[in-house]
Amino acid sequence: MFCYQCEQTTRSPAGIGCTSEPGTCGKDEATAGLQDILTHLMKGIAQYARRARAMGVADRRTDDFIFYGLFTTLTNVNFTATRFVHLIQEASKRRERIKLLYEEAAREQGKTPEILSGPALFQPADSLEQLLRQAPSVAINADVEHLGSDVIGARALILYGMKGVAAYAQHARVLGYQSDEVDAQAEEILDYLASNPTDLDEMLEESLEVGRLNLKVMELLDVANTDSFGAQEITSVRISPIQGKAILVSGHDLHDLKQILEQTKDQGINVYTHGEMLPANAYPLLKAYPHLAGNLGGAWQDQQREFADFPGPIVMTSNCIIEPGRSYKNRIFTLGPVGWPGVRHIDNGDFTPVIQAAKALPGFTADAKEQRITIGFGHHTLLGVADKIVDAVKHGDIRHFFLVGGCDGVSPARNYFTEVADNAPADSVVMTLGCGKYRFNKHEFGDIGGIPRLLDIGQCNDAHSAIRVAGALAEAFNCGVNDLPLSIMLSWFEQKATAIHLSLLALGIKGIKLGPTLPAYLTPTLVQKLQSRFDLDLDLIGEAQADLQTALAHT
Ligand code: FSO
Ligand code: SF4
Repeated sequence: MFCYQCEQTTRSPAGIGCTSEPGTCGKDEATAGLQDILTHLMKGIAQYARRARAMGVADRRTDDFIFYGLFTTLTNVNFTATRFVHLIQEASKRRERIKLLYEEAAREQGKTPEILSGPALFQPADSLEQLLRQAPSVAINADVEHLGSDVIGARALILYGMKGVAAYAQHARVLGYQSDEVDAQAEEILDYLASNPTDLDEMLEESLEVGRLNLKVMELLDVANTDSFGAQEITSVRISPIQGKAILVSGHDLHDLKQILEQTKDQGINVYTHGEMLPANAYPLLKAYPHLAGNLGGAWQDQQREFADFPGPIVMTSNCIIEPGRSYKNRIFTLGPVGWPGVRHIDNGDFTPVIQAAKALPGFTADAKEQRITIGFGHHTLLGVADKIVDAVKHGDIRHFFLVGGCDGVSPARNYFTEVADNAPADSVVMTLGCGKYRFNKHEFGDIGGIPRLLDIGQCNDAHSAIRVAGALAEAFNCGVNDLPLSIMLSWFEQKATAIHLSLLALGIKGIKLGPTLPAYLTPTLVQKLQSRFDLDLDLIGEAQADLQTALAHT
């Protein structure tokens, strides 16, 4: 196996990438290989879908499948090899269907259908054994000896960015939000990858195209969330348990949470959010459920301890799942793209098994001491008080803004982000998003003239909000975003963060500090090219104190 899509990838003097099972995340060789085949088939589907669209045939179910399929291959989403065997079979059928639609449309228009090659023709084997024999030929690094690590790395950057895009697109689609423009562009980019590109400059330009696509998708998801649940509002969320039966819902999918809240109504069960689901507590139509009792626990990497201690069932709606401990394996459930071997999967929207488990388990036997944090600073909230913020900057009360956002993870080097947030001066504001915030979101930050110094913007996809706010501030000060007293420290872990990083780069935002490491697929040549040819900053985090001083020197 070979996988180097996330920050946890093995880096040793002998080379980079998880090359033997299990990968650092727990992925086995079979799952890794099957994910590679599925990803390859998605490119084949896109080859036909793009051409069918050019003939006026846009098939939404095909695009639904592309996004869903790619989402299953993200880091910490699905570890169940058998699910991938089924997905591969389905991908093959869907590719045949869109191929037929394309060929029919071409003939109807008096044109000869193109004979495609590469992923369009790849025939997956029937048995698991044979599939695993095919897998190395479609792995991301299959041609590395021939093409070199720069070409493979540039292809990886595009592909991994697209996986992040797919996850966000899928969250929007389950709420009924889709865009033909997004679907068409996704097909184009995957079709481009299917052509086995080798020109580094062209591929880096295409990776920025992925960033631009991701901006549209994050905006779509923001509209989907806001239309469905109202705009996030400032909310004090309880972060300690109350007595009673309990369900814990983790991941990012607000639609799943809403279904669970609806089905647990009047059942005497409290529903708590976990991890990236925290911002759900700030959406009016979700917090209207009186049994949405708050948020428990922190970021994904702490789940084994937190889930073991939780006295009820746990539901994973998306990443980041890690190997369930024996003490809770029989009371954790997966949904949608998520999977772990031997863990119960709910695919029909009926949460009866979860409710039954909640009733059978003890729940919390007493109220814990009340603890709260304040969240809900999406762009609607922040733009609603933009005048106040602009005045505070003009009067010198706010000297600097720090956006300390992104993912968390196990690496101790991630303490950098805590250090930056904690040591940001009293006349600065820290905006945050993603699960990296759990390292510092219970610390005391105080306020500046009533504006809290720590502003939790939401999930990682709410980077869209941060971009809107930065744009509005730039407008108010009649300058560019790069001229604002704003520093961005971005912690990355998996492919959604890659998509966000590409979005920020595509917007031409300078001075982003990325950490705790640079992605392994970004070779020195690619970094150098992004810096020189595209005039982009690709800076690794340094020492927190030194980076803070440098940032403030530009205030
Ligand atoms: Fe975190 Fe996991 Fe939002 Fe990621 S829970 S790491 S980028 O999936 O999604 O920040
Ligand atoms: Fe390794 Fe990350 Fe791939 Fe898992 S997802 S196998 S940790 S690179």
